[in-house]
Amino acid sequence: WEWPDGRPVRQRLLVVANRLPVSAVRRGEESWSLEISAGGLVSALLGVKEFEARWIGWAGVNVPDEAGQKALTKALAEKRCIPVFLDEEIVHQYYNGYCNNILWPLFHYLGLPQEDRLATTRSFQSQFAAYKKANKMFADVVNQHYEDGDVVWCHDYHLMFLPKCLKEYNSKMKVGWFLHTPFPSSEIHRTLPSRSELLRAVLAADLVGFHTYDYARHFVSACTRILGLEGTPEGVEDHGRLTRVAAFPIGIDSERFIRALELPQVQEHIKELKERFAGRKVMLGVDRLDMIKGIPQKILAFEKFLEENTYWRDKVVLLQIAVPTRTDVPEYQKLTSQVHEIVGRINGRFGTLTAVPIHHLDRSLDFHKLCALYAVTGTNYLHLVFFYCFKIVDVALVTSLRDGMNLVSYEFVACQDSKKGVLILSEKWTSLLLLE
Ligand code: ADQ
Repeated sequence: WEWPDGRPVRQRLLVVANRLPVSAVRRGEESWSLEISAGGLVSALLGVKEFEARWIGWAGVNVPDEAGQKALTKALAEKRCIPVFLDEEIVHQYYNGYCNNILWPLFHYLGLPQEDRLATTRSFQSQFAAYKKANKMFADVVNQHYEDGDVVWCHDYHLMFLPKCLKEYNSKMKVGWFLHTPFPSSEIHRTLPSRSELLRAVLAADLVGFHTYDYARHFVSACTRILGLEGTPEGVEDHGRLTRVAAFPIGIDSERFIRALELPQVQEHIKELKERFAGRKVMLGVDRLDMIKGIPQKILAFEKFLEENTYWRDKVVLLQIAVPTRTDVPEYQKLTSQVHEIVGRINGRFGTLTAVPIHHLDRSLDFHKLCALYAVTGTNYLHLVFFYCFKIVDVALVTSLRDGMNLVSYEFVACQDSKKGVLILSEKWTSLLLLE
C-alpha cells in the first residue's frame, strides 16, 4: 500500500500488554516523568519495526484524579502509549492476586497456592472476577482506539480474556495473542479451577502464539482434553471455526546492542570495570528477582564452587544484577530477603578486607543519579550496565528453573564480538538455543 504521494502506508498495530514499556512517576499534580520498564516483554518488542505501533497498557501507578489522568495520557501520547487506568483494589486482586499468585506459578510448574485449590474459596473467586473485569477494561480502551484494518496483538497470561472481550465488540477485529511464559502440560492446566473459561477466551483470537513447539502442543492438548475440541495441524477447531496455533520463538534486536558497544560512554565504563576487576575472572547474572530465575540456586552453586576450589577464592567474582519485581507480592518479598541473606553469609565467609566474592545489585543502586551521569539518548542505564558487564565478563550464568525463553542469554551473546565469553545455561535453555 502507499499514500497518493508514494509514501508507504504502514500497517497499524495495537500492542496490548499489562504494562506499558514505560513506568510513570508523579512529579507534581499534573507533571509526570517516564522511565523505561525492565523486563523481557519490553526488550522483545523493542525490535518490532515494520508496523505503525501504539502500545496500550497500565503505567504501573494508581492515578485516582482526573487532572492526573489527563496529564499522564498526554505525556504518554508522545511515546505512542495509551494508558489503562486500574485502581488499587483491581491491581491487588487482578495483578498481584490472579496473575502473579496463581497463573504465573502454575504456568512455571510451581503449583497453585494451597488455599486456591478450591474454586469455592472467596479469594479465588474475587481474584478471578477482578481478572475478568480488568481484561474488560483493557478491551474498552482498545475498542476506543481501534480503527478498521488495525491488527490487535494481545500479550501474556495477564490478558487471556482479552481476545474474547474484543471479538464480542467487533467480530471482524484481527486479534493475535502471544504467551511469554511456558504453557504447562494439560495435566497441570487441568488443576486450575477456571481452566475451561480461560482456554475458550484465548481461542477467540485468530492466531495464538508460543515461544516453542512444546508450549503450543500443550495448549492444543489442553483444548482437546479439557474442552473436547478437535486439534488439527494448524491449531484448534471449534464448530468449523479454526484458531491457528503456532510457535514463534522470540529474539532480540541484536543491532541495538552491537551499536551501543561503540558509544564512548560504554567504552569508558568497560575500561573502568576492567581495571576494577583486574586479575579476577568475572561471572555475571542478570535477572528479574523472580523465583523462576533460580537466583538462590545460582548463588549457592557459586558458594559450593568456592568451597571446593580454594585456588579460585580470591580470583573470581560473581556480579548479580537483580531488578526487584512484583514487590507487593509476599513470595517476592521473601525471595529478596532470602537472596540478601545468602549473599551476606557467603561474603562473610569468603570475603577479605579488600574484596568480596559476590556483588549483588538491586534497586538500592542510585538509578537516577547514574541515569543523569551516563545519560545517552534512547538508551536506558540498566541496559548500559549490561553492555559494560557483558563486555568484561568471562562467564554469564543463566540458571532459570523454568522460563518462557530468556533473553539475557541472547543479549550476552550479542555483546561478545571479538571476545569469547562462556555462557552457562541451565539444561532447558541449551536445547532452545541450539534450535535457534
Ligand atoms: P522476563 O522474565 O522479564 O520476561 P527475560 O527473557 O529474562 O524475561 O528478559 C529480561 C529482560 O529484562 C532482558 O532484556 C534484560 O536485559 C532485562 N533485565 C533483566 N534483569 C534486569 C535488571 N536487573 N535490570 C534491568 N533490566 C533487566 C518474560 C518471560 C521470559 C521471556 C520474555 C520475553 O518470563 O521467559 O523470554 O518474557 O518473551
